[in-house]
Amino acid sequence: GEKTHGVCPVVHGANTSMEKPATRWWPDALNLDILHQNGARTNPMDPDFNYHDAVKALDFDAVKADVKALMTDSQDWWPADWGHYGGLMIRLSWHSAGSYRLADGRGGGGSGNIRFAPLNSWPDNASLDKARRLLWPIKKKYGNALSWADLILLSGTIAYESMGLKTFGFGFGREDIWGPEIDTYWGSEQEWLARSEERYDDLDDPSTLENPLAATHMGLIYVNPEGVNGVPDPMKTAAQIRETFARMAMNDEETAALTCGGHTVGKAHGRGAVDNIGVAPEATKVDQQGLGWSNPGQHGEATNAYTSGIEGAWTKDPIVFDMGYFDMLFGHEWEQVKSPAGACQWEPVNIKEEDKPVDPTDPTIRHNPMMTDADMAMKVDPIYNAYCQKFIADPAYFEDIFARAWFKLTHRDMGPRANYIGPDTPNEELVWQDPIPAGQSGYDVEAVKAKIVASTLSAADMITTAWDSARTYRGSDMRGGANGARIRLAPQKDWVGNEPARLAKVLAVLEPIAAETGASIADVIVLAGNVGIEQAIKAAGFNMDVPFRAGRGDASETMTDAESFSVLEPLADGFRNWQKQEYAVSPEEMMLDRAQLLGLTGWEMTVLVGGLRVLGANFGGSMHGVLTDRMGQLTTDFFVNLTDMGNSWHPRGDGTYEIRDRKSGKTKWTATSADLVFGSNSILRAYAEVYAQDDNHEKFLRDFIATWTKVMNADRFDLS
Ligand code: HEB
Repeated sequence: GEKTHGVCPVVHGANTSMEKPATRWWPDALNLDILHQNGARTNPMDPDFNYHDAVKALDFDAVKADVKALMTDSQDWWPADWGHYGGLMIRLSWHSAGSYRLADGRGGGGSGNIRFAPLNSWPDNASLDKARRLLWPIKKKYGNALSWADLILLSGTIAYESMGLKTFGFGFGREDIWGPEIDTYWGSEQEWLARSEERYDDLDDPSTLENPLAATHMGLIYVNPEGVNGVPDPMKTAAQIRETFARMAMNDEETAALTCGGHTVGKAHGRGAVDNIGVAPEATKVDQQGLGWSNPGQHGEATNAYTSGIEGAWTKDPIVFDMGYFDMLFGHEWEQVKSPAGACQWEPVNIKEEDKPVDPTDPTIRHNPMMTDADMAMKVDPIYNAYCQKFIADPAYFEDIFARAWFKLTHRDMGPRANYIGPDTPNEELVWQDPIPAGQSGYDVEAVKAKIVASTLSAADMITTAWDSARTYRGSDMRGGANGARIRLAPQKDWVGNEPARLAKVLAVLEPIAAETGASIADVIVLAGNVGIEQAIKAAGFNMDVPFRAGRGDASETMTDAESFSVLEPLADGFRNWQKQEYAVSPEEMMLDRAQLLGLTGWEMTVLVGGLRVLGANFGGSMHGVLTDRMGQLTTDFFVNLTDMGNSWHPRGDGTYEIRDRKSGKTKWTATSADLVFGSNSILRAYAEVYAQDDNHEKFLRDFIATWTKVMNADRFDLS
């Protein structure tokens, strides 16, 4: 009838699409979902499934042979260019790994995130859905013992091997996620490939690209291949490449090697009109089964595929890893032209017919090769040009630099070498792996503890030093953490957030204890933190041990790429109620970001903050949020007083607050928003109430100890 207009006639009470989440009405509320993504309930594996154990049982030789055979097993539904899928698989690996950015360690191929939105549907990742479908029979065959993340990065590596490159090695061990990564900020644009201005303060100064982003447009891995904002100008493109690759942890030589070695094989696809390509996987109808960019003009011929709109191969022999890219780029003059699809590209002014690559389907036809604006940058920019000359003069050197850069690209977010599995992991230690020598665990822990107790250090000194040492850990690329004791080396010992003078004082006491006992300094720092917490528990009238696992090692200066550590510097630490300066982002958002990088859940973040406040662990002795009159005892006072309606809360206008006795109006405490958010945010308040309850003091201690221990051991990849 007329009354049912707009009303679903079937009872359908669940929110089943992405359109209207239940909490959409309050866009400014702190979104804690990033702490609970990819939780146990999304993971279909058995609870005791451990990927690291499973992959150790993989038949590595058989997998590699199958991936190699796949390269030349062309399928009619997406035929291989020149009968070889190498170019496509390399682009899959590179785009999977290439979303990594050094600033926060997020992105990268370590979790198989390219299977999910938004990455699976980024315009720059067009056609890579085909590459994953081609790999599916291999994933299906090896099952749980081979993650998608490993397979995706293996495929490009084997592609290179099958095209003649001697690769540097390969480590397995990337565990898959089961839904979109929702923690990663990819930019605020509402439009794909929006103009670059949206993420630069000054487009002429590439260093003004918004942090932590590392791509010049929404939906791209790095730079626009047609030129800055689509206008060809290789010098300008070179400047953008330099900045974006630096943000992926690549220097100029690695960048030149990767770009030239990358485009030594494969081709760009730009026949037909862009409007015909079809919607991205995430937007497809059910009958497309998630296969996007349908390429209706392709008709089973590799020649006619459309991907970027640019058209052509870079070299004469695009299924061989050789020096052909340099021959082509440096052996010809290039002019600006348009591809059949209308994209800006460069083609040689004068090229002999026999120097041209043949058509990917019909070997009797030859086409012009092409260069993107990014390729022209390798020739026009003097620094990239100089590296290319070095490569041209010494092909073996080029092959080695390229193989190493490819290995770094595909392993950069896996953390230390201890995380690599399989027969092809390289023996050579590389400084970007942040190496840590093996530590000792045979020393007498109780004797070390006794020396710490007998020292002059306060519990707060010991707790904050251990925390500062461990808090740099980020699960995004598994860097940082207490292992290695890099807190005693430059640059960390001088970071403002580490309170350098206090740190020096504490280390002057702990270092001799390490030397006398054979424990590493890294272990002694953590053990001292435990001692401090055990003392504070005792002061609160309880008796509980904080577990300790010995065996950390001490890194040296030569093992430390100091420059690459600057990104680990904390700019804020809500756990110690501190910010280096005022930021556009609120203290509680920065605390949330840090909690996510540490791998904490919402309640773990809550229990740590509430505990650290009453321990007196604030930066510089600040009293904000120390909601207790018995600081130094590990009590639940922070939660009890925060949730007490006997108090009222008043902004002071400088970003801090007063907590007053509601009746007398007397100020009892001060606080920051990183304190008050635990009472104002409905989810955090629910956790705060748990710990404020009369029945939960002991649970609070148990949870605090467990979470503290989790942070202290977050980087213990040596403990399996
Ligand atoms: Fe690349 C392709 C761009 C880097 C590797 N690339 C490509 C294309 C483009 C580009 C546009 C086309 C696509 C289609 O298909 O259409 N890249 C680029 C840029 C850059 C780069 C802009 C920055 C500079 N690549 C790179 C690297 C690598 C690469 C680094 C590695 C290493 N690529 C590649 C390959 C290919 C490409 C292999 C082909 C694919 C096929 O074949 O499919």
